[in-house]
Amino acid sequence: MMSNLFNLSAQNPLLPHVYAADPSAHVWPNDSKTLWLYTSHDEPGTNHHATMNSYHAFSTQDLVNWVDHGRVLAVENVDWAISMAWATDAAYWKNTYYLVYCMVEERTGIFRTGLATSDDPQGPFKDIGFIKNVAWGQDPAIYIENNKAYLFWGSGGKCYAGELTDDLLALKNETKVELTKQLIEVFEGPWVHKYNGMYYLSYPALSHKKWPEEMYYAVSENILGPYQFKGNYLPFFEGQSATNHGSIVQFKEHWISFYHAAWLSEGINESRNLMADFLSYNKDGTIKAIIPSKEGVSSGKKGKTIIHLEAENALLQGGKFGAIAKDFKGKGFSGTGYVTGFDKRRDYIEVLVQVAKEIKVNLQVRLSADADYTADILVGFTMMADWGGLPMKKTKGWEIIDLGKIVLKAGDNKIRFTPQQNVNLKIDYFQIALPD
Ligand code: FUB
Repeated sequence: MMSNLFNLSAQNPLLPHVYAADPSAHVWPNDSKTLWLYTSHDEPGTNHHATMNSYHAFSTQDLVNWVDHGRVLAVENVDWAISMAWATDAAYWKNTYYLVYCMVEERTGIFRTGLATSDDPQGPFKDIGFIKNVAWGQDPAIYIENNKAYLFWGSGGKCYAGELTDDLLALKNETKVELTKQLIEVFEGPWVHKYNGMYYLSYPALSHKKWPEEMYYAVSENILGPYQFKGNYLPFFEGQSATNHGSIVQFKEHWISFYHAAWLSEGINESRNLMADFLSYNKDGTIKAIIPSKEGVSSGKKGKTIIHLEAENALLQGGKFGAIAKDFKGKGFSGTGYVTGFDKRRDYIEVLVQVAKEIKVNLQVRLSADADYTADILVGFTMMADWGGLPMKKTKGWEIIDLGKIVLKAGDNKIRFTPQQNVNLKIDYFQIALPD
């Protein structure tokens, strides 16, 4: 059934076009105007954590309009991993952006804490291996302060932390601490933020060992503890999933709690959506418990969400280059380049678009072409404009072209753009504006 999903963007569920969970929020030190979210991704229809296989990045500058930058890393891009792309986090360290994540290692079946890097906050990220000296590295979070990087991780009722080496690829064994006993009923998913000089360690807890998870926190004067338990800042709420997991971040004048729920799937535990609510503190530094709201962090404003896919990143983001290549010699492109070299009849570019439910959207492309031509645009198994192809015009430099309405199905959608004639064509990005 065609769905409008939830009608408004930027409310709760936040970003209702995609099933995503375990949000880690960051405002990078070199750009205080942008808030980034790095999340895991639930595969529509599978309803199982074991099928999770990729991560997404999202950004906003105003908490109302959002960009989905698409898939930023998947199990297939990680040589040592076999499955289960569970919770993720990100870090900015020595002028490089890192994605830190957990996946099951093929050789041992052990959950490892992987690291991938990118020059850009939106990725895509390239795996550089897993962090040594971390035994079962599920649910990692990195906290950086004073030129030191700390790793927190936890699963199955345990939580650990320690300092990382300068290349982030190993835990300094002598700094490792187990925090489990300090964190009442901790289950997994630690996250650290700092408020008023104190470290706050928040985590999904199992109250009386019973599901669903609720979000607790503890505070300390020292990053590695000891932590003093403070309470439950996100108690059970209607429509939550069995798990909860999230982050707390300051963006402009706001403190925000990001977490997940099962509102979009109407209660399916393993088809989760993002959520966001403002968070505030009492005078004594304790956190005021959050009651999940429909309005979220949108302050009642109506925003737009777009899916923005840089063509040059398609290969790393689940798409394909059909005998074309990345280039960056021209001017005026966005991202780190564009694709070109459509000099044979069936050369193409393919991008991957992931959505939670079937939806009708408008597809746009930014390109430059030095002659008129026709293009085949294949969306899944459906050819736009039928078999005659779509007439395309010569452009005056870069232009954003409306390609028309397409129907995306729940899950993975491959969109393939194939010019039928040999034309000097450069493609900068594809963009989909989600309906209001
Ligand atoms: O998203 C998969 C797993 O569920 C995460 O790693 C846990 O924190 C829980 O949210």
